[in-house]
Amino acid sequence: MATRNQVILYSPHFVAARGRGDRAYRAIPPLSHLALAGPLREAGYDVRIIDAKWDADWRREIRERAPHLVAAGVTALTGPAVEDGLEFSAEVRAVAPDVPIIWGGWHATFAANQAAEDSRIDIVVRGMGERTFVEVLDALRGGRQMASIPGITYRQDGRTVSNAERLPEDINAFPPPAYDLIDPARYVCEVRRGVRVANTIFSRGCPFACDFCLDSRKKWFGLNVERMIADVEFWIGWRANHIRFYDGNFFLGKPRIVEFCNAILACGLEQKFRWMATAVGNRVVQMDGALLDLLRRAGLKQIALGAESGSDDLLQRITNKTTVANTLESIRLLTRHGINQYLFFMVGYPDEPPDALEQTLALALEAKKINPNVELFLNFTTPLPGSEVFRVALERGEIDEPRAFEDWSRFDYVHANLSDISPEYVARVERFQKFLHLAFPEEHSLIRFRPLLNFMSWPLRGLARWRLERKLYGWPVEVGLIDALRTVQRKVRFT
Ligand code: B12
Repeated sequence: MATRNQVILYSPHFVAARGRGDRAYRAIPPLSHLALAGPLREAGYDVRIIDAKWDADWRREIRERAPHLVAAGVTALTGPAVEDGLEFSAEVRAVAPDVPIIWGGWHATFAANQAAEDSRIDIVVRGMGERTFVEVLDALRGGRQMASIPGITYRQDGRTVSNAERLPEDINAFPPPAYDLIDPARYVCEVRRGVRVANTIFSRGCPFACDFCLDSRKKWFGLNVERMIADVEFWIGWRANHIRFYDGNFFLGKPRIVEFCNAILACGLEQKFRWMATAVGNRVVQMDGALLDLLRRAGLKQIALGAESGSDDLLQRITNKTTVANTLESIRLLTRHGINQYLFFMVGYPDEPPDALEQTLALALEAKKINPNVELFLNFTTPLPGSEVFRVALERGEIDEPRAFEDWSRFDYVHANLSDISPEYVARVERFQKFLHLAFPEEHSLIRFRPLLNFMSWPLRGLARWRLERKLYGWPVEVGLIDALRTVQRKVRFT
């Protein structure tokens, strides 16, 4: 009989079919599996990571590996990943019916009971998986009882059993990402000529309390600086010259940040890469000039800030990470120190004060006046399954919760999905954004013109600014004109 010691980990597609060819999408690394593979290997398993974005031939792999498999693992966010992951699970079930199928990740954690009731899933790992996964495999081999493993949900004798929570652990206790199991070149994306971006993450959890986020009110663990530097060097070794740190909140623990910057400078890495990371307004305003200078010298290019809203009333209700004044002060401080920003806003928040939209648009305009290069994103609020705002929206009947696990694949939390957002509200937001982009074209935005066309667009930009000041967004003729100029530009370029 063949010895079984292989674990196959599947990272499903997490966008709809039409978005799957996009190079930037394909460059997102399978971070969850990279984290899980280390502990599994330390426990003696041979691990294969299949990334649906690159490994189209996964059916063949299942057939070939079936006799050696101890288990198959699937990760998933809410949405299309559920369907794709279930397709993989069904195939494993068909080819190797005795191989246990284990799901984990944000969506399975949230919908653990439903997942365990799906015949294509055997065990659900809730929350952090490094230790739990290894313990589950031990139990499957008869080394311990399933009932003794915290953080899992499974079926037993026809009922769903949900063991106690597993407490989050310090990630420094676990091995580094198993990069040797992927082809790193796939995950460095040339977004513009000479700009090669890699993505990584150095922490887990977030202590701030935001009702719209899943990773809220959680104990935070940051990787130590030595490992952060090794990771940066790894991606630079694969020709990345920009690295995006995915951490929900990178700038926690000032001594660690200072140490990280000093290590970058000591190794001369600031010559080799620039970096982007996320912060919260209430912390940025506490950064002194020396720290901001150090960050810039160490290559920090841009900070992403969740500005969320221009309404302090709303902010006070839903988050403790920023206020309007602190968002503005953050923009001023960072701009003064040569660090660009990327601001996220949520519009159409359930039960928002009547003036919230106008206050948000005013804040966005103010941000542009302080720093014309700031990048702004206005998103319609979509309650994320697992968040506080989702729970409330559900209670009030504003959204429907799918009954079966597989139905979550059609759950749209990417587009506006709340019933009380009127078409006029949507149109106002969209027009505002168009005028804003017209009035303040971003460095790399689509609205870039050749000199003559640029000259011609100048009065239109002035008009757009005038409209923004007066909040007059009706009859957007200049937007149409700009679109026409863009078409001309494209034609000129190609003839
Ligand atoms: C990186 C990231 C992204 C990346 C990559 C996403 C991806 N599919 O890989 C990008 C930028 C593309 C992205 C996009 C979005 N994201 Co995102 N993202 C994150 C982020 C910041 C980090 C996730 C991560 O990789 N962590 C590191 C790894 C190691 O941890 P992990 O994934 O949690 O895995 C551990 C456990 O979950 C578990 N585990 C995971 N999988 C498995 C599998 C098995 C078998 C086992 C045993 C265990 C296990 O073990 C792992 C190790 O401990 C999280 C927030 C956070 N702090 O986690 C949000 C988060 C996952 N994103 C979220 C959201 C909402 C989005 C967007 C909708 C944002 C938007 N408005 O566009 C899109 C949706 C994309 C889509 N269509 O599905 C939500 C999740 C919502 C949900 N219900 O699924 C989160 C939680 C943030 C939040 N605000 O609450 N995101």
